[in-house]
Amino acid sequence: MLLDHTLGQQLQKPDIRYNHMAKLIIVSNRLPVKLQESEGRLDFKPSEGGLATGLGSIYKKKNNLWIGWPGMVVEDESQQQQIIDNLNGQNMHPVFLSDKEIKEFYEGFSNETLWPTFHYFSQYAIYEQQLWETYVEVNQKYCDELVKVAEPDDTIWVHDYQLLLLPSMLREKLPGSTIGFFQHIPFPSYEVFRLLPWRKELLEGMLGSDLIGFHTYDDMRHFLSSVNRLVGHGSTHGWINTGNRSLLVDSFPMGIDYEKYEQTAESDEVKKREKIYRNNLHSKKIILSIDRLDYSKGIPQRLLAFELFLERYPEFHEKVTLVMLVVPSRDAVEKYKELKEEVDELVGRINGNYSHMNWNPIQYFYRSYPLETLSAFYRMADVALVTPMRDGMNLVCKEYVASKLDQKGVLILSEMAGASKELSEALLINPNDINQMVETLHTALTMPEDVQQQHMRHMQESLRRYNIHHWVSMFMDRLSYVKIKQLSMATTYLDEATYQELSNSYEEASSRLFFLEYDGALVDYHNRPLMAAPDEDLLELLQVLSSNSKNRVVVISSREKDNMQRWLGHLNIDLIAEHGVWIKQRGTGWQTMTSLIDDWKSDIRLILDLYVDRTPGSFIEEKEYSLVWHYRRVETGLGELRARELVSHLNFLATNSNLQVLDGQMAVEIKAQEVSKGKATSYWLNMYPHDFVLAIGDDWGDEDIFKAMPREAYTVKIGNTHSVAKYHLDSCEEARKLLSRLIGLKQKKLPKELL
Ligand code: GDG
Repeated sequence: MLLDHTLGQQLQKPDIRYNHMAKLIIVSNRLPVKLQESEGRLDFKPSEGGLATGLGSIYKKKNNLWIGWPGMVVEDESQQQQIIDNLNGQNMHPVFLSDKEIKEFYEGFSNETLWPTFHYFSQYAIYEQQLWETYVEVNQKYCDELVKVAEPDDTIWVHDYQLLLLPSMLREKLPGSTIGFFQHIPFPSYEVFRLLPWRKELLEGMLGSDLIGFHTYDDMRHFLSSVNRLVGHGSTHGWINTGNRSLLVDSFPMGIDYEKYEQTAESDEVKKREKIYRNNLHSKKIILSIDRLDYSKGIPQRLLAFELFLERYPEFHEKVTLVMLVVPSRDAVEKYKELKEEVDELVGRINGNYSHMNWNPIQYFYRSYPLETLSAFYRMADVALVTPMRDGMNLVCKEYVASKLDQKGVLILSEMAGASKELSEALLINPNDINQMVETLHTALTMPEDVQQQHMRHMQESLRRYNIHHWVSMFMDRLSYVKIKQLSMATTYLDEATYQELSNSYEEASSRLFFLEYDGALVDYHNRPLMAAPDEDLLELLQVLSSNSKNRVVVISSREKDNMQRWLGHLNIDLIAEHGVWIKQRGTGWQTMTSLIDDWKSDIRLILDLYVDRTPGSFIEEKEYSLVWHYRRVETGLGELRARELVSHLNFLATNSNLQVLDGQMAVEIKAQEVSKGKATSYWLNMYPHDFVLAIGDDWGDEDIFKAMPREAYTVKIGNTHSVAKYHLDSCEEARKLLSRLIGLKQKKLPKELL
């Protein structure tokens, strides 16, 4: 069926689900609870993670929902049903994963392909087709589970790198829904991201979202650059236009539940534990290190720096202790096993070399502790040593700051952690610079208390304000804003009902005018402009359309008249070339619309030559009344950069002349101001009677055509972006199908689903 647009269809079918109240659905790889089996009974243990706390107050409200894996492989169907019922009562819904899926999707593709790549450890990444296929299948599984419970107008918030494909899968099934995506880990630079064999698919998966959030501006910048280079969509102020949708990319630095950490640190239980630990340690100064076991956290590098510190500053022997808590993580993955051995060895070596009867330089714990113990560690630490090689944000350093009620303590923080962008009062280090780490440790351990308090106070003020609740509300507000903005930018899709109306008025009309833009509306853009010749189908379509004596067909282009003549001159249609400089009415020759002076060309050509010299791959096209600088074949990024420069250069020159600069599709064109497609089309509107007008265009240059149209005309833009056109279609194919259907023509090359 023509214009078989899923959204259009959904809106037409009487869908009782629309009567439900819209809800928020959070999706993450894991649920905020962990399923455990003890003595044959299933138990749910709540997770203490920052995300669970931050979103806890939201997902438990009304009919909101959290979807994810419950943390255990359950194959028995009756047990699964029991879990579903239990979780549904707590606003959660499980996605069950098999052993194979955990191995290939979670441990494999997520943690052995994406995690190392995104943390700049590409040398650890494995590229296996089988793992990728399971990743796609499991993302689809999450999508299928979601579709069972989601209504088309729900808001869905997808979390993290395990579910990069989910936004687009959801967009296909629930086109009208609001989809947010947040990535908790870094987004690497294009040079690293491009190494992934499935790079394009991953980006396209993410682009199904309405809003994509990262912790830092740098992550966002890297993502936009990859989208530009790999998918070809540019961006303006974080807005990406995919051709039929607009979405926003922004940075949302995640905060912690500040009050929770502050209050826990204040509790008697925590104070009691702190006293016991201090007495046991016999040490004047305590350095704290807390992480999950992960190579991105820089644990061996930190140990080496501490070893060098002990060597360089013997006066600190017996006076300083490094309390190192490493939380077991991903121990099924080979690289993590190796890392565990490396850390064990280093701790053994340092303690072996420096320990005394009553002093161990490192107190090492490979386990996890309850929050109260963690809080006691935070309280008693004089220095927190947080030195990841790469970290999306890092919450440990923020929790340390929030727990320092007396504001005494020093934070040493890696520049490579997202948190360093906010906590500029910390002592920032480069984790690869061991000497800097050693000297910074010394500075921290000898820092006067009033200076410590001054730094701590600033950091606390900022973390108190930008807490987890602030983060959630910023993201949700921005998501609603995007939705409103999209509505204001969008034109209405030309759905079946509109088509019927258009078709009726076509049938009733006795004289009809068609204004059809050639590139982008009748044929797709091509890297080499001269390769975009009309195919047989198009020639047949134009021929049949114009053979009806009531129809007058005008094909418009910015191309040269000779080019248009060669391709379409033999048809019984009218032509507008070079933005309206030349026109040709059927049965007659070419004539120019204006008596233009083109003495400006030689001066402008000198400037364009300069840009060609500086930009390999670019070239100049000289038309009768305009000059065009093309950059389609220039290295991505460089072309755009030079184009921005050229446009501002030319705009400056054009201010006092009668010239106009057009920033087009991979081309910058300069022409005399009086030339415009709008002026040319007005000529036909004035000359020929009409009771039906249809205009189809695609880029912003065609807005002049839409503006020139009478109010009752059908104006159609290809792509759903801001336009004065009344309607939009998604592609050239849809535009051609619209015309074919109008005249009852079946076209060979059009895909079946459009026929
Ligand atoms: C990812 C990104 C980003 C640690 N040990 C224990 C324990 N923890 C808690 C900490 C902290 C959390 O685990 C660790 O969070 P991080 O942010 O430091 O690191 P990742 O787990 O790698 O998290 C990271 C984060 O997502 C959020 O977006 O910041 O960059 O990699 O909250 O307190 N908690 C308890 N016992 C422990 O022994 N109870």
